[in-house]
Amino acid sequence: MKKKVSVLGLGYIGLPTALLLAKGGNQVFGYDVDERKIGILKKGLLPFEEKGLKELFSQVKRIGTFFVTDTLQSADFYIIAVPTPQIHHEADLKYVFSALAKVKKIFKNDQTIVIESTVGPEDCQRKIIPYIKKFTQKFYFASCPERAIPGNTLYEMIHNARIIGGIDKEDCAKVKRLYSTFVKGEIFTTTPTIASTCKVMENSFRDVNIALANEFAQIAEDLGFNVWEAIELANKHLRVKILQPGPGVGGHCIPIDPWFLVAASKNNDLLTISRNINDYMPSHVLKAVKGLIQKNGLKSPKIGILGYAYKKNVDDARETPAKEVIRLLKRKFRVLVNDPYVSSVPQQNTGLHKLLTTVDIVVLLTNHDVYRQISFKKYPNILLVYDSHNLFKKGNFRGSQAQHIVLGVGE
Ligand code: SAJ
Repeated sequence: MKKKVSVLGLGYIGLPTALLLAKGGNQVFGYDVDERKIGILKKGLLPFEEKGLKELFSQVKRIGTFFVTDTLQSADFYIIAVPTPQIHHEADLKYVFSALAKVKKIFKNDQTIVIESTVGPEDCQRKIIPYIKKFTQKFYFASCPERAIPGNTLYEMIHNARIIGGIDKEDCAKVKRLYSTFVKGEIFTTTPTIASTCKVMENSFRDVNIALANEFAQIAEDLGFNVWEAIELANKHLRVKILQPGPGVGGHCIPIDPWFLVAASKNNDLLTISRNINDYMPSHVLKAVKGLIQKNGLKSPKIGILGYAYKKNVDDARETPAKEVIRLLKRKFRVLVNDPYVSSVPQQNTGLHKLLTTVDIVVLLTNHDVYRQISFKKYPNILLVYDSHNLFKKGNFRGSQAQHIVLGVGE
C-alpha cells in the first residue's frame, strides 16, 4: 500500500527523493523552511539544476502525487534531509533537531522517522533517538543516509545499493518497503550506527585516495616526471585504481564527512593527514602560479580563473577549492572568474571570451567539458596556462605561444 510521506528539506537530496517517492505512487508533501524555495517550486520551477529533475517534476505534477507545502503535514513517514554542516569537526545537528521539533508537534503514534542527512557514527544512538524518545515511545526509526552523486543524482538514487539502519527488524522492514517504491538497487538493513558510519567511511575512502593522488602529484613535481602518465600506467595493474590529483576537494561531503570520524575516535591519523593534504592543494596551486609569474618576470599580471564549481559540469560550488585559490590569488593579483554553470561566483562572472581576451595567465580549476574547446591561438595575450586537471591537450595550443603548465608534471 502506498504511503503518505512528508519530506523535510527540499535541497539537492530531499527534493529528488520526494519526487521519486511521488513517482513511486506515494502521496508526498515537500516541506522547507526556505519560503523562497517553496515559492519557486509552487510556480513549477526548480531551485537548482540536476540531470532529469525537470522532467521528473513535470511527471509527478501530472500524476498529482507531490505537494509543496509551507506547513509540515502529518504523515506515515517523515524523511529528514536537512543540511548537517561541520562544527568543530562534528556534524552540527541544529537543523536536524529543528526539523524534529516540528515533527514532534504533529507526531502520531506508530509513525516513522527517517534521517537521510549525514550524521556522525553515534549521533542517532546518542542524540537523535533519545530526543525522539522524549516525545513518544511508539515510533519507528531508521538512518538511511543518501549516497547519490551530484550530476547523476536521480540515476544513483534509483540504482545504487541502499543501506537502512533501523532500531530493529520491524523498523528496517517498514523503511525498506517505502524505499522499494523507487529503489532498484539492492537494499541492505543494519543498525543506525553502522548505516551512518558506512556513509562517512565511503567518503573518507575517497578523501584518502584523492590525498594519495595529490601526494603523488607533488612527488612527481619534485622528481621531474608526469604524474598523469604514471597513474595511467600504474592503473594497468589489476588491483590498483589510483584517483586523479587536482586543486583540492570540494562538495558537501568528501571534505566534511571524514572529520565526523576524526571527532568520533582517537584513531584518526590517516584521515587527518589526508584531509590536510587535500586542504593544502589550493595553496599548492598558489605557490605554483606565483613561481611561474616570478620565473617569467611578469609584472602585475591579470589572472583568469576557469571554473568555480567544485567539480566538472555541475552548478554546485559548495566547499569548492576554487574559493580558496581565488582568495589567495586576489591578495596580490587582479583576478577574473568564469564559470558557465555557477551563478554565485565571488565576484562578477566574466564571459569566457571576454576573460580570455583580457588576461595574461589562465588558471584552470574546474574541468568543465566546455573548456576543452578553447583554442589558445585566438588569444595571443595569454602567456601562461596553469592546468590543475590536465584538461588541455596539444591541440588547444596549436599556433599559440602560451606555455602550458600542468599540476603534477615536474620539469
Ligand atoms: N576529486 C579529485 N580527484 C578524483 C575524484 C574527485 O580531486 O579522482 C575531487 C573532485 O574534483 C571534487 C571532490 O573530489 O572536488 C569530490 O567529488 P566526487 O565526484 O568524488 O564526489 P561528490 O562529493 O560529488 O559525491 C560524493 C560521492 N561519494 C563517493 O563517491 C564515495 C557520492 O556518492 C556521495 O553521495 C556524496 O559524496 C555524498 O553526498 O556523500
